[in-house]
Amino acid sequence: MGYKVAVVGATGNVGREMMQVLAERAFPIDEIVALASSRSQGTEIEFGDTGKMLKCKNLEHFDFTGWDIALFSAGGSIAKEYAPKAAAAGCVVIDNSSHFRMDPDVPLIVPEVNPDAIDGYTAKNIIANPNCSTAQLVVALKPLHDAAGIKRVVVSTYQSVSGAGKSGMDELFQQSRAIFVGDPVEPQVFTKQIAFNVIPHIDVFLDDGSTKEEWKMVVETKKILDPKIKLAATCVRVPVFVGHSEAVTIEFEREITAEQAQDILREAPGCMLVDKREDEGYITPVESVGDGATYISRVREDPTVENGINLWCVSDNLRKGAALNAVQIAELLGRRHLKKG
Ligand code: A2P
Ligand code: 11C
Repeated sequence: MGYKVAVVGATGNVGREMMQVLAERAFPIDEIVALASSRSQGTEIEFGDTGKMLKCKNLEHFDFTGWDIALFSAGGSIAKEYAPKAAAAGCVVIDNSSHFRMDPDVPLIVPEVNPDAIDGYTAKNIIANPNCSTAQLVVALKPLHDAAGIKRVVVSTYQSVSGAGKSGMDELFQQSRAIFVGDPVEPQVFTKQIAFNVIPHIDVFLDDGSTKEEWKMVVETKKILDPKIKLAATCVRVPVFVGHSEAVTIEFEREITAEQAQDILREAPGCMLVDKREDEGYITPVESVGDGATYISRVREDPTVENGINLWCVSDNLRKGAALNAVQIAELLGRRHLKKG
């Protein structure tokens, strides 16, 4: 016996990946429904590579009564309106938007890091999935924090255009083509030209000069891992289709060598250490695509701070950063609370 699962935003980048991951991991499903806007009503979506075609339904008219789990990835305003309705109908919502993440009554979960926090989901019947750049970071930080206590983190991100949705990927493709054929480039999704460029601006600016993406990394890391950790982030959009990369500097309370950090990360859940200190001995975003791991390379001591380690961290932002983490939360929920069979 399996679950009745709804995927909201099923036509989007993350929604499609959610379908793929549910199918690949053989999540126990009795019935699945693909939901999106009225624009997509009737659009056919394949359930992973199973050959099973689903006709998209309109979220606006959908009744969640009798459905067990809804994976939402349709943005904050859709989550704000529809997640409480689904939750009130008895369906547990796992939401990928930022809308509920900092709500004290909504657990924000990365299963490798804070699985026990899921028990609080009953307050609202909603569980939040973190921002993609936070998810991969905390997977890498958690085992190191357990070993040597993290005091401060400085992270610079190199975020792919798929983080901005399907339209972001289309814009990189169209601008690259336009530049090759000599057509004018007119930014729409991004604030400046993204093809052959980098943009130090993701999400809106805040009063202190940081961006909301940077703020999310700070507050989500504290909520998931440890409120005592100080974190400074600079988030940058780069012309990569899929895969977010991060250059991370970590200051620890206690001494830790690069070799010890490598040994810890080699064994840590969700981490894949690829760190050969030679040509090709590290991972780049294109190699992370379609995979669930948080890849860690370039682990080295930082002689400019006490107990410092620098590393490079790469992950498929649509997988661990979004769809995979959401499905892992659903699996955890099933194991702990919504047992079937
Ligand atoms: P649709 O394709 O019908 O617009 P992405 O993040 O890749 O841009 O995807 C966003 C997802 O959110 C899409 O599946 C999109 O569906 C969905 N979405 C956007 N607006 C709504 C809405 N009003 N109701 C339901 N789903 C929506
Ligand atoms: C990006 N990290 O790369 C963003 C996308 O809060 O869920 C995800 C935004 C969020 O643009």
